[in-house]
Amino acid sequence: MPATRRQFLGLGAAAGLSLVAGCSGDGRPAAAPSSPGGPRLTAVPMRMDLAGREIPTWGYGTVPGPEIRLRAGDVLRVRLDNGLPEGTTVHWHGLAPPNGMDGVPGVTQAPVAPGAGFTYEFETPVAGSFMYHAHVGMQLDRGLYGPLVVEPRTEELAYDHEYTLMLDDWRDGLEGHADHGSSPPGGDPDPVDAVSFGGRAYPLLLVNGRPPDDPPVLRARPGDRLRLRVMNVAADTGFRFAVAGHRLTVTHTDGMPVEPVTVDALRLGMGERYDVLVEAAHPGGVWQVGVQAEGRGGWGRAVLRYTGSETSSAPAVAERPAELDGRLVTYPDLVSREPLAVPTGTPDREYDLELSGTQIGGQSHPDADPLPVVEGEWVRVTMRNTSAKWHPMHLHGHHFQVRTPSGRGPVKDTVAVPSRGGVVSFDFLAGNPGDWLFHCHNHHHMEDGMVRVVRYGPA
Ligand SMILES: [Cu+2]
Repeated sequence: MPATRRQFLGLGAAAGLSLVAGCSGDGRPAAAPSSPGGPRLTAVPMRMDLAGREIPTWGYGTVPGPEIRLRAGDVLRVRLDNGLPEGTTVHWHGLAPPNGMDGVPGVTQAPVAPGAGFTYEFETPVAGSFMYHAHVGMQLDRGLYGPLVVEPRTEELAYDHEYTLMLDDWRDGLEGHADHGSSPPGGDPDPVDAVSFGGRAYPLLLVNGRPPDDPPVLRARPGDRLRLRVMNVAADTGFRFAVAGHRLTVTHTDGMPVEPVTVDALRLGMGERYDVLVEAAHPGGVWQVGVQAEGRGGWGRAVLRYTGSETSSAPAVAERPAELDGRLVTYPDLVSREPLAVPTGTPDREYDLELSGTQIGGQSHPDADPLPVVEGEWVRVTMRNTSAKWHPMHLHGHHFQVRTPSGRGPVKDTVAVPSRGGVVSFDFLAGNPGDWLFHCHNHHHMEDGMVRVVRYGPA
């Protein structure tokens, strides 16, 4: 379905996108990096359609915003124009830009004032599936986000189609409404064992800006291989993801390659991404692509429709893939194909940080001390989560290697630390001087101060 039919700019065409509209699979507009001067993002109050209900939000013209697609080694050059009534910035989640392009108010960039603009410009040497989003207050809880794909110079994977799926929890414009996210049967898990990343009320779960009653459609011919780039851009919700009747071969997490491992389901904390290959091995049909909130009610979906099955009806909204309860990928399953050159022995510097309440290591932003490192050091961060919520911890400006029994754990930028005693440890090279946020990607936790700053200058 064309995005233009579903989504309406609030301020007219002049405030919208100056993008060359392409098509990225399910009909979302794509920014053309070859357009003169690069893509533009215009943050505006706008209206969007949620299965027939038009609601106000803030976005970059569409929700998600336009896909930005580059090739490794390209210069990302994106003009941001602020049509909002308050300041805004863009953060490039998962990329490692120079510090001044990281888009964090109070740390690296003053908010771009209403009516003003700013051009982000930096090299993108590393391929992968990334996201861009506003980084001012709770702006990201509205529609101010989009996908950013950096393709490798030589693509090693073979596939017929690719789709990006951005998973979001949604309440903007729906405040005061009852829970509209239909819950599949199964009952509530024991609260002590529940995997919960948050607890706020979000009436809807969206896939690419669309509620379960109006799902995005992935198309495949029998025998096709699909590449899915699955991204969790939610504020408060971890997701379980599966495709009915199909398995998922994980090839990347947070954009970084891993040895392929075939599973039934993914768990994504906020800020995490997985690339998977799906063999469309059935002769036809329409299959549920299920998205379940971890630890609470809430349900979103897309559908996978085979060529030749145009007249088949879609699965019922709440039909739940059994694969959601199948083999779930875990960090120890993931073996990096391009591990960091982590030295053996003792790292140069270690931080052991308890995650408790909204504190990291006993302190809350902005009253927290920086975490000093020195350029060139290998730094080990170990997080011990003694709280009742899982925390997806994100480090800006770096990739880190999660420490797993294989010794070649996945290279990531966001890692979910289990609640009630969960421990996750990672190593990173301090190779990108600046002030870099290290924070929980639950936006509420972040707003409540669950943020530290890793600080270092050039050696
Ligand atoms: Cu958190």
